[in-house]
Amino acid sequence: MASSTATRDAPDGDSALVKDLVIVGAGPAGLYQLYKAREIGLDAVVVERGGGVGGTWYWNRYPGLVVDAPSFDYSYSFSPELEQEWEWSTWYPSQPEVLSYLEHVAERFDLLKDIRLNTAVVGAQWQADEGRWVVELADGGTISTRFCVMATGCLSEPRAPEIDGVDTFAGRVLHTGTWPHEAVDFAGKRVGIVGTGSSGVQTLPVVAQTAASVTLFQRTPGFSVPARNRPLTEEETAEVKATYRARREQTRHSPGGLLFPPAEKSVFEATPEERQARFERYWELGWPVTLTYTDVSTDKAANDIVADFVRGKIREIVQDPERADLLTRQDYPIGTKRIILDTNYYDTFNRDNVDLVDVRTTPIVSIDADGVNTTDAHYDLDILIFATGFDAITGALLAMDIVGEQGVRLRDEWAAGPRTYLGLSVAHFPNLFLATGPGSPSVISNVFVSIEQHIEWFSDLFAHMRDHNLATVVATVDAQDDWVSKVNAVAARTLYPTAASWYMGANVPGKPRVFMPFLGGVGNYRKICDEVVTDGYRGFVFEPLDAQVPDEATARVADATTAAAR
Ligand code: N01
Repeated sequence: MASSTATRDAPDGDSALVKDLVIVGAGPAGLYQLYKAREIGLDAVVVERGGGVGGTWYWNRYPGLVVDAPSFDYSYSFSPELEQEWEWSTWYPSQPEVLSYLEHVAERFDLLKDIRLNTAVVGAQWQADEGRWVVELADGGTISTRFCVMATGCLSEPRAPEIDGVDTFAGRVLHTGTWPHEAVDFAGKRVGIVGTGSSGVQTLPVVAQTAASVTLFQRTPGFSVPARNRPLTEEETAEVKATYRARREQTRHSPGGLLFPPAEKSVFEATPEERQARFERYWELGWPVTLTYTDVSTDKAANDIVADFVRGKIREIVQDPERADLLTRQDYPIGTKRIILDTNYYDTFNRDNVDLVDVRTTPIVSIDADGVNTTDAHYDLDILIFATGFDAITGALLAMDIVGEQGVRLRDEWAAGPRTYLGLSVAHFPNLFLATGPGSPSVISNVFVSIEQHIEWFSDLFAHMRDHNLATVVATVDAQDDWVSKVNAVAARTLYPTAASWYMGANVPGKPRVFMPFLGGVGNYRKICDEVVTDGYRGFVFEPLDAQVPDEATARVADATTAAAR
């Protein structure tokens, strides 16, 4: 169906846009949702607050950023032509390459004409009498829409700690999650980095190459393993391209959306020599060592064995024993905070221009014009980088004021933690869908695999509603309660909830501590979502089109979708 942007008079006399589908966010999920919407004849628009497409890859541009999933798999599978024509240059893709890829996708499929850039969504209100959402924009505009897909990303709401005096700093303050578009020159500069998650760990080695000095303020050390990133050869690219369909099928039904070999036995079933050899092999290949044995994420004693292997590696690399000691003081099981992939992180502590400050023992108390003050010392700085992460998974959703049936606010519904049905829908919020939402595998998976699964599930539902003249769909409270119990029960069988991680909301003061992703694996999860459909969309309630007041807009949408169906 041709895209037919409609307008109608809003009560205040302004012209309001009327759509079948509003997609919030032009990252990987939003782009694919727009493509699928066109395929099924929905008139859709993407609203994106950034100045370009790419979502997290538009904003996160810090030096050294390399994705922790192989290029061949961290990509769309929906178009075999796209797969064949795009050339990845390295095993793990760098941020510029992922961003170029997403920009290429937007151009290749002519998506840009239906994307409104530099436009933030601030809220959405359900209009029960019309069976439509009114999406509110920061510029005061509104869009009336039948469906709304929140493709807002899990790591898109950056957060920096509130430290006294940060505004008085005379130098430059940067955040890895909102990095400038132009190159930042560190040559001869005294640089401070706060944070040792993926962003801080990947930034440090690059900055240290040119800066006069780098001071890394560490509160909790991460567990990082060498990425061993490398250029792809023509032969391996050709081989993957020749077998792409089978590879994709495998990732879809795998535990994490990636093709690491499955662990086959408990760490305690292996001899110490066998374990050591397996750990070494993973370390040398740049594979997550947590995937070596079946019980690493469920048994603390098994987990300790893997953690000690990594700590031993850190001690081998870092020459100064005091620094090595600080870098091995992890107080949580390995893997329960996301494993980091690095290039030369631990080696960088052997450089003379790098300092490591333990801000767990001597916290940062203030910032002044010259730099950072801890309880122990003052650090003169020219540039201060916050690598302090995100209000993850729920942050971008709750930054908007989303009001569903009978005035129910998402912020209130989720006051004690997010509650969803399958991570893709929320009771009391009809016709609204979450891409990689809390309660789905989301950040515990190769997010491209999870995104495609969600977007295809939504799109099949939209087509089903079109074909059956259905106006609204909403998850039941019972189905949602059951799903939340399942998500919690699966998490409780693992070590994940024992860490103060962003998976738990623990990095944001006041945020409820609930383990948010579904840990049952992407293959199992896909099966569950498919069974819900086979069972006639079990756990959802539909309302037919003719039960709605047939206002002009609804009638237009019904006409259009019926036409598209023909
Ligand atoms: O953020 P984080 P991130 N004083 O939350 C510290 C994905 N990602 O941006 O642990 C001192 O992991 C905080 O300390 P603590 C990836 O999934 C992927 O690095 O709270 N320190 C922690 O060390 C990743 O997991 C890629 O004690 C403070 C750090 O800041 C996720 O994004 C690349 C502090 C935050 O670490 C988030 O990673 C980048 C304070 N007041 C990101 N406040 C790739 O795919 C916070 N910290 C490669």
